[in-house]
Order: sequence, then C-alpha cells, then structure tokens
Amino acid sequence: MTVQCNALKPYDVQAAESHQDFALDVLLGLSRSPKALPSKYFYDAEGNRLFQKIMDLPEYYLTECEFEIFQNHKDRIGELIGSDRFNLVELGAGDGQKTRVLIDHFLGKGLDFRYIPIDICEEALTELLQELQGYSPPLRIEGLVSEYFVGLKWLSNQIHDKNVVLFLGSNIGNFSHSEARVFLYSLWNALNDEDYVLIGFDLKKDIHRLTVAYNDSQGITAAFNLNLLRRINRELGGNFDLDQFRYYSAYNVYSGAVESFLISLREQTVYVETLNQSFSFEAWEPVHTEHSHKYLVSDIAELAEETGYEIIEQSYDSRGYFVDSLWQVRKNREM
Ligand code: AVI
Repeated sequence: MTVQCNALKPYDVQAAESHQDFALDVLLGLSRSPKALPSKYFYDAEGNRLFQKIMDLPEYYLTECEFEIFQNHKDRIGELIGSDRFNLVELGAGDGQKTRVLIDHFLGKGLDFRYIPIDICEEALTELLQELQGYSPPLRIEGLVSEYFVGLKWLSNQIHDKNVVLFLGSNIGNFSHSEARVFLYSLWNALNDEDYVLIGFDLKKDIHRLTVAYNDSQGITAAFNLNLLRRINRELGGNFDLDQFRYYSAYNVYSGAVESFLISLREQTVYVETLNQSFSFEAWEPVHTEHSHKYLVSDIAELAEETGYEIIEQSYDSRGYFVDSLWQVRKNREM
C-alpha cells in the first residue's frame, strides 16, 4: 500500500497556509453584516468525530439512504463504470464507510483501480488509510490532505488515466447553487472526456423530516456547530464563551436549504488574539454557519447540462429521499 499524504506540497507548508486562510476567513466572516463563518472549518479532529456521530443518528437519514443505494445498486454502478483501469477519487472522503461498499464490490469483481481519498481533515484521512491497510486482495491507495479545489489540481494532472470521482453524502449541498456550478465546471475542466462523476444529492422532501435531521434530540448537531467557536478559541486565541451562543437551524423554502446559525444570547464582545481584533455581538445577533441545499430532480438535470455532463443513471433509495447521480464528462462533441 502506498500512503502518500499531501502529494502536492510538504505538509507543514500547507498547514501554515490553511492556518492563515482560517484566520482570514474568521476576520472577514465576523466583520461582515450579517456575520457568517464557512462550514468547511467544522472539520477539525473534534468536528470530524462529531460528524461521525451525526451520521449514526436516527434523525440524520442521509447516510443510511446512501448506504442502501450502494447496497442495491453497486452491481449496476460497477457495470456502467466499466472494466478499464481507473482512479477512484473521493472528494471529502471522511471515514469512507459508505465507499467501502463500492470498494469491496469493485475488488470482488476484479476491477482494476486505485483509490484516492481526498479530505481536508488529516486525522480522518490517516484513520481511513490505516483501516484500509488490511485489505485482501490489497487495495492500491493514495491519500491527499487537501481542500476540494487543491484536489482538482491533482486530478488535472491525471490526463492519461480514466477517473471516477465520488462526491458523496450531499457534500454538494453545502455549496450555494452558483458555487456548485463553479465547482462542477472546475471538476469538468480537470477531468478527461468520458470520465465519471458520482454525486450524492439530498432531495427536497417533507419539511419536518428535514428540520428534525438538523435538530437532533441528543444535541450533537448543536455541539458540531458550537465546536467552530471552540476551534477559533484554540487555534486563533479567541475567548468565545460557548454558553453565550445557541444553535438554531431551519429550512428556508425560498433558498431550498436547511440554514444553520449560532445566535448570540446577549450583547458581548469577543477578542481573537491572532487577529488582534475584537468583535461585537448584539443580543440575538445570528452568525450563519452552514447551508445544506436540497434538490429537485429537475435541478440536478439542469446542473449537469449547464456544466458539461451527461446523466447516465440515477439511483434512488426506497423512500425516494436521496439520489446518487452518475454523470459522464462530455467534451468536444454535441450531446
Ligand atoms: C457534510 N454535509 C453534507 C452535512 C450536511 O448535511 O449538510 C453536514 C451536516 N451539518 C449538520 N449536520 C450534518
């Protein structure tokens, strides 16, 4: 097994850069009105641990839906992807649990591939690589600690290989519609004609089901959001008092997203040492932390068409809550 974390640049360089990016994004996010912090910073080691717990919650249906889809449609997905040698690239791999259903199946069918998980969280990726070490037949694997867009740079160098890119678990939902378009078009640019992309979309559904999924009874989702303030305290020398903020989330029918916030419970000032800056909060002032967009089937068709892909297959779970959509890159030809 080759374990190659951070093939693009030495880790300390990238770590220093991402620390600076974090500081800058916190400065920008807390200086603007309304205040907002990017959800990509949820995923430090503790955030990742909390997200694993969210995926096991009974209310958070998304994970079990995608498991069911892979169990029931792995044959078809394997057949469509074909028998040529390929790179199985996973953007935002996390703990890779669901992907293992596909990996096991592909290995069992004798498909010739190497697995390249890419994730922003080094701890999660290291754990995943360790867990996959004992595979028999051996799995060829190379991990990359990076953000999606750095991952795309790596992909754009794989010009002689067939690539199959996994973007699962409704990660696409954390982009706005315009960000999703830019991301998918950048992915298209980095890929070769006829490469595949498998994307997990959470579909629009009963609003109660959506609301409950992001307001679990154990308060794990609240802790997941509040951990972002704890991360600012630890990494940037902030003095947020977590008891003075409350998690709030609701589905917005106009934006089609579950929108999450941390609300300041009183008038307060927070100092962040690395930024040498104080930020004032009014009582009940919200800080936007995340949007989780939900899709109509027609939105998916439009998105594929606009960004240069052909939809090959849509695989649904039995409740019709979630779809894994297999797309193929189309270049240099009329569709
Ligand atoms: C990672 N992402 C798809 C999750 C979502 O559903 O938006 C993150 C999450 N936020 C709260 N619960 C789960």
